[in-house]
This record gives sequence, C-alpha cells and structure tokens, in this order.
Amino acid sequence: MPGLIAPSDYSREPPRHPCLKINAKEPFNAEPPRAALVASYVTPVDYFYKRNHGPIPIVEDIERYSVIITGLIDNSKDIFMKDIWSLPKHTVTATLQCAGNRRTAMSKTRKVRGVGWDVSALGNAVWGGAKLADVLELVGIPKLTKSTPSGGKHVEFVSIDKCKEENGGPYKASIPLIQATNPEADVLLAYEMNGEPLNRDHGYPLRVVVPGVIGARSVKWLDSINIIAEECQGFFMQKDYKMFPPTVDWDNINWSTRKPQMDFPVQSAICSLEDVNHIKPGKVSML
Ligand SMILES: Nc1nc2c(c(=O)[nH]1)N[C@H]1C(S)=C(S)[C@@H](COP(=O)(O)O)O[C@H]1N2
Ligand SMILES: [Mo]
Repeated sequence: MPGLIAPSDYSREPPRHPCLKINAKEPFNAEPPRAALVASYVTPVDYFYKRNHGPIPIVEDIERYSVIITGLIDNSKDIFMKDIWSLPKHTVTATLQCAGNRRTAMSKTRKVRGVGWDVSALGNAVWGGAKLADVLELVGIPKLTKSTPSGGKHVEFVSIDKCKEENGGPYKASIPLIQATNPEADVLLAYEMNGEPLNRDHGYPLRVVVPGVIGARSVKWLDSINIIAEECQGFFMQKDYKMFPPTVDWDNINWSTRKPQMDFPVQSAICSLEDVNHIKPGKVSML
C-alpha cells in the first residue's frame, strides 16, 4: 500500500501511558485501571484500551495514502485523505468494547480462550470522520442499499497489519451493506478521536467505527474496502469472536454453527473500587 507500511517486528511501536495494565506486550494489548472509566464520560485517548493483533503500522506519506474501494461494483476507486476530508465531517460519541472484555472473570468459572481482560477493555470516544454511507456514494452505491446490481451484500474492511492468526496477513472484518449505507447507523471512517487526529495505536490515519457493534469490526489502519456477496471469511469473523456454550469441545469445534458476534448486551461493573480493595465486615456508608 502506498504511503502506509506494516512493520514485521515490534521495534517501532508508539509510546504508551504507564498507567495501562498490559495483558500482552507483543502484540500490545492493554487496559486502564477501572477508575479511569468513571473519571470522565469521554475516555481520554491515553487511557483508552488498546487491542492489537500485530505490530502497529506506520504512515510514511499521508498524501500518497489511499483506500481502494473495489469488489462487486462497476468501477473501483482509490479514495485519498483529501476526498475523505472534503465530505461532511460527523462527530459520533460511541462506546467501543472488545468482545473479550471481562474474560479474566469468566475464566475463573470455566476455561475460555483468548487474551485475559479485566473490565476496562472499553471506552467512550468522540469519533470524527466521514460517514461510510457518504464514502460509498462516491463509488455509486446509493444510501440504504441492500444489494448492489452485481450481488454485493457485505462491506469488508481490510487493514495492512501482519496478524499471526491470518498467517501474517492483514486484519479484516465485514458488516452488512444495508448497515454501511444507512446514514443513521453512524458508521464512520474516522480520522479523529476526541478532537485530535487518531494516534497510531487507534488506527492512524483512518479507521472504521461501527457504533453498537463489538470492537473487532471497527478495523484500524484501513487499506481497502471490498463489496462482497457473503460475509468476510477471515479468521476474526469465522474462527474467533463467536459464542459457544460451556459444553463446547474446543478441539473439535464446528465454527460454522455460530454467527459472528456483532452487537452485545448491556452490562455493568463497579469501577470506583478495584478488585483488590477489601471492605471490613460491618456497616458500609457510601460518600
Ligand atoms: N487493523 C486492525 N483493526 C482492529 C484490530 C486489529 O488488531 N487490527 N483489533 C480489533 C479489535 S478486536 C478491537 S476490540 C478494536 C480495538 O480498538 P482500539 O485499540 O482502538 O481500542 O480494534 C479492532 N480493529
Ligand atoms: Mo476485540
């Protein structure tokens, strides 16, 4: 990809705030102390959880950086940052949460797979960018489209990071075309987070933000958008982020029996105390 490169090792990672609790170093996965979630409604970028599957990509030349929109459409098109900037800018306050959030607590009851997270693999941010529905109009896909004339029904977002789960290939995910082309769904191609340009950890120069859907579908460091007939066949859509009952036999799993997880239930956690805080038996008064 012109303008954007994906390192194959971890020697060029960005600086990170020392308060973050690191759950995995390479790739970098970290969450803030839970008090950071209640200190302010909008989570500061430094404290926002970081969930990666490979080394962080690097922009070498922002003017040459482009996203190709291709697949089941009449004409493929390269979209540059100047094209994105010239579309109306929308700001959307949305919560991003990793589907693996609270896995550490779950694994105390039953064995679960994946990186351990406490309760803070989530945050609120004010995302700024172009609506995906407006961007797709640039390639001739009208608002509220269920299917393109050539049979496209899903929109696949592909990054450039090198993920071991994809055998060194990039991270990818998809959402239905009807959601992508619905302006009210507020799906963004975001270039700002909390009023600042995205930083490298969060997807600089451009990422997807799908409000109300597990973080895994909000692809960072966007490289291409493919209009496809079936949902994305990548690892993270088909062999991860799916829910199985506790009786599942992990060694003989039939992944196709479950749909990829998209939206998630409302939940709550106490954040004014850390798990390590103890209260003495007796009367408790809250300030
Ligand atoms: N390119 C790319 N996009 C990605 C990921 C990734 O590893 N690579 N991780 C996904 C997952 S699982 C989550 S939960 C969110 C995390 O976004 P954040 O690091 O900005 O908090 O990004 C998603 N987008
Ligand atoms: Mo995630």
